[in-house]
Amino acid sequence: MTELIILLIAIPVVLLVAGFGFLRSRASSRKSEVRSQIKDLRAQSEPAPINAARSVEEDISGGDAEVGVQDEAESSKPASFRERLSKARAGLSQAVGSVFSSDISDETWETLEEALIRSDVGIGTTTTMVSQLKKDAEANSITDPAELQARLAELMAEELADSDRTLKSSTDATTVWMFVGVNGVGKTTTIGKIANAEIQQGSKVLLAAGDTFRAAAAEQLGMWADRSGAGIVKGGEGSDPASVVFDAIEAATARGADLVLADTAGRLQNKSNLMDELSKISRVAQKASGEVTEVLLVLDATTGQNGLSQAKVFSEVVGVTGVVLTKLDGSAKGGIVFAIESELGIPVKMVGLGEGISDLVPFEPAEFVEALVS
Ligand SMILES: Nc1nc2c(ncn2[C@@H]2O[C@H](COP(=O)(O)OP(=O)(O)O)[C@@H](O)[C@H]2O)c(=O)[nH]1
Ligand SMILES: [Mg+2]
Repeated sequence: MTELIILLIAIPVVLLVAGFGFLRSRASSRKSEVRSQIKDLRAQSEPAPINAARSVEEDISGGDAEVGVQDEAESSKPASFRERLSKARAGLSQAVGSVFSSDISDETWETLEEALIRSDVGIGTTTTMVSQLKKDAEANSITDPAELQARLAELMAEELADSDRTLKSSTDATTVWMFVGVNGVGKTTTIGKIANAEIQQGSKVLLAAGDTFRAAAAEQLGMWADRSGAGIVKGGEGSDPASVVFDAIEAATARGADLVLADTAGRLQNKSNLMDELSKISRVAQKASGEVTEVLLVLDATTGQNGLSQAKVFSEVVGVTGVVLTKLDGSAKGGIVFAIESELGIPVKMVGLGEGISDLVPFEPAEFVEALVS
């Protein structure tokens, strides 16, 4: 008798769980595709064992405050939007959750607009998205908070859907990716992370120490070269950055390397100097046996709107092909991604989620938005 009762309860429960599982797996097949791509990248980005456990202070005496690399234990943690966006989530997800938790009124939409603007989404994009959401809600009589939240996430992902985020390579010359941006945003760290990921995928990578302004800059890059297994070409302190990049490209071609990652100094004190220096590097790189296929502007997500004005200056002086948004792990202003794309028309291609060697991931709008608002 008891067995019969247990069986009668167990059968519907099993059927229910199986059915739910099937629905979920269909809905999340796209997501899991993305997750597995990111997981692959993470798996490939395991830090190289050489010197990785040493701190940068050992490598660079009298180290600069902006210089810093975490130890191996920290850096081998996989990065995911969901885990690392706690600050940005705290700003937006909670606000969105509380907006939709009460009855929908005009105030709901205003509060939602405020929350989006506060997280740096930008007024234009915010207004467009919220009025679309309001229209959808009214047309379909949506009052369920979870449904509204999901629809908002969809609208946000759609806003970011059209950009081409692939990093381009040259087909007939040595590929050169240049990294530009003000001091301290994370250029050198990003180069180390990208070198590591590209090497894990089988590329031969050479770093060009084009920040010749401080001796410590080349040493810091040298440490990333050791950790990732990349080669490096340095010049003397104060030497011409363009000639360092030229030498690196020639060396890469001679050694059969696939990719040159060129570091640059980030002095923004004089726009015409910056323009001269960056355009000279780019010109010289084209004259050598290389082709600059990416000029990546590195922006610090914690600087919010300030980062946006930096971005404007750089995109005026050099043809920026993409943004690497760093320190998103420490930023409450995740919405800056929307402002960069809508106001500057530059795609965010990669995102930094920590200081470790594997803490850089391709920017994936759906995954990002899901982590941000749900
Ligand atoms: N939390 C966090 N810190 C980062 C990230 N990227 C870089 N950093 C840190 O930012 C500081 C400056 O980085 P660096 O690469 O020297 O900047 P650069 O002057 O532009 O070359 C260092 O302490 C890095 O560890 C990131 O995505 N998240
Ligand atoms: Mg640097």
